[in-house]
Amino acid sequence: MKKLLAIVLSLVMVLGLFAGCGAKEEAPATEAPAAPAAPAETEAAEVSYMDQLIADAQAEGTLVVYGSCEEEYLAVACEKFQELYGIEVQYQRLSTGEVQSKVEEEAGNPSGDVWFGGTTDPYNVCAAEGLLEAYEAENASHLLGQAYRDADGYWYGIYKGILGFMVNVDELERMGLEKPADWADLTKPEYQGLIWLSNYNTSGTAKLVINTMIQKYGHDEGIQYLVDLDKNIHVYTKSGSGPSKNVGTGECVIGIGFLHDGITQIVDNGYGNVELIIPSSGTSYEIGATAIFKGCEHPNAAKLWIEFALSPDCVNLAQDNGSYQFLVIDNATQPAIATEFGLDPENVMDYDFEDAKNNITTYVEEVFTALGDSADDRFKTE
Ligand code: S7P
Repeated sequence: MKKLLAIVLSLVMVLGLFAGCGAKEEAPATEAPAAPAAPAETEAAEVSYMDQLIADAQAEGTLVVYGSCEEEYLAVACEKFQELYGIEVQYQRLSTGEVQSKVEEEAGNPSGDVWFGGTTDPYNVCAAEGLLEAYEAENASHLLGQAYRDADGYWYGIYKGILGFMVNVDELERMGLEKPADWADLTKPEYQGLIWLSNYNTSGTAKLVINTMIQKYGHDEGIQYLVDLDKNIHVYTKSGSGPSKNVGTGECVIGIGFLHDGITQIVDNGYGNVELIIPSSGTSYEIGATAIFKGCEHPNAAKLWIEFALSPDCVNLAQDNGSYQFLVIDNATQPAIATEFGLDPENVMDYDFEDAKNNITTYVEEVFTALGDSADDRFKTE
């Protein structure tokens, strides 16, 4: 009898254990729907996401950055990332068109992990070609607006730069010439051979000029403007900042490019003879971006780079290293000097990024066709 009782009791216990497991497993279903997380819990979750990302990135050990901003800023940003996370960073400065050609050739097997700096038109072309990796960055919450990111997370904005002219006032005075005040002035015969612009093949800055002229004057008139402008262009440089670097020496008398690059020449390189001109009928602007290459070798280090690039740790390094673009996150320190030089991030035309995104490749081809034979040698790239 005792034996029978013992068997019955053990059966009851075993059944009880199974009943307990079932309740445990089902428990989440019977729990109330998740309430919005309390602030403390949200913070804890964010910390743990970042901690995990840092650990995963550190396990990869290396990051390869292609930078289209100026080399000085690129170098310190890479050094800072290495110092903060103990991840070895290799970097190379390339114009945006060069990065685009490189990743197109590498076709999904990129030699780099991330792209840092440079105008968004080439980023958009690469995104459309499936060469960028989408990432939902936590620090995107600090962006000043949705305009400063790709809607699908293919790139994020890090700065905003204003397009204009930089002139050597000594040279203009010596030649008895007025300063150009607007885009239309640049095609006047008296400026023949005095103007430098960057190359439509290699430079994102030059692509922005094409879009700006088409948006300002209309399609056909915009392309005709660029043909007329070509008659006055002495040199097309590989990089967008090329013209600005030659204005102070007088080699270039009028440079078209980003005005913050002119500030670098005045403030950092001491060229007091350089003056900035904001075109009187209005001008456009760039959003400088950062993105991950699809199929990259170090995907976690790449994501960590995006978080870093959207933080003051990175962008506040710019103005101490000769890069005076306006910054596009709410916790960054804006370069006061850009405002002192009369630049205003809001005083820009309503640039149509969608049109630029959808048509820039065609527009570049159309400009070369319109330029005809003169395009052959002057735009050759190695
Ligand atoms: O860092 C200076 C800067 O003007 O250079 C970039 C520029 O687009 C260089 O790329 P490209 O040679 O392709 O034109 C700008 O993004 C940046 O503001």
